[in-house]
Amino acid sequence: LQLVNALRHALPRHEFELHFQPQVALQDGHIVGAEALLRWRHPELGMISPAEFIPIAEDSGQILAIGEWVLRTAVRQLKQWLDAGLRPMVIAVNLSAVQFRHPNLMALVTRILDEAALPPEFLELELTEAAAMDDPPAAIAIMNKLDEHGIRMSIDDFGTGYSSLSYLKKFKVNKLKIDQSFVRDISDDPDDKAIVTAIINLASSLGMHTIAEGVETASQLAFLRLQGCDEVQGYYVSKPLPKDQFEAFVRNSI
Ligand code: G
Ligand code: G
Ligand code: MN
Ligand code: NA
Repeated sequence: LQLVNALRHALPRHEFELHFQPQVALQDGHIVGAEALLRWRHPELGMISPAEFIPIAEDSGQILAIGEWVLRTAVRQLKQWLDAGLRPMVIAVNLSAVQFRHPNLMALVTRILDEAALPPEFLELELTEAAAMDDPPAAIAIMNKLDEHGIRMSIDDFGTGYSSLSYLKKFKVNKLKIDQSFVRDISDDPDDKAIVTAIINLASSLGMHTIAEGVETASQLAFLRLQGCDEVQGYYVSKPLPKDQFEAFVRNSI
């Protein structure tokens, strides 16, 4: 398709940008993190969703260059914000399965952190549950290496990927991101209430934190807080914002 070719020009033509969505601690309402979300502004096609072009970039191998740009841009941006006195927070970056499995991942991540002089504990790499469970022994080995270097990981879209619990407990992971499909009807649907509560308790017993995605209402947030969920992310707090708007949002919040 034409998207593959257009994608080839996207990096050199500076058509990518990152938006940032705040992650809020339920204990005190403070912003404790930002998820970097890739946006592609094509001159003729307009905004193209990563859901559309990431799979194409994975098939064509372009995901490695794009993913490197995302990592470097996100890490540099957080360093700039910290230097400018913005409240300390973690930057969460989505990793494609292709990047995660690439033998150069460790070297790349440490080089990007070194270049920016950002301590590793400020970076969190998000890997989907499906990608992590595709080859659990391989994932465990990679996670162990990242952990040795102090780099944090979270499991994205948790609850959608058929986790093997015996492997999950071996994953060096700080956080489970509860998929937004379970959060959506949490105020009405007893099954979703039960699933979300079970995930929070599972994470807690494995020494992991939880963040709920796609939180859009006060009632969803109240239920999550009651169940002991650690953090929330979603339109109720803010949609993903361009960098200047994100910075202003953080400065204007508590
Ligand atoms: O922000 P939005 O809802 O449009 O994101 C759509 C999907 O694209 C989500 O699944 C999200 O995880 C993924 N995504 C967003 N940014 C990146 C990125 O930088 N790398 C990868 N691999 N996926 C991303
Ligand atoms: O797969 P991942 O969780 O990385 O992607 C998050 C996606 O969800 C992004 O595309 C983001 O724009 C979207 N998103 C973030 N908050 C909300 C929300 O509150 N409601 C909905 N419907 N989508 C959201
Ligand atoms: Mn994510
Ligand atoms: Na997700």
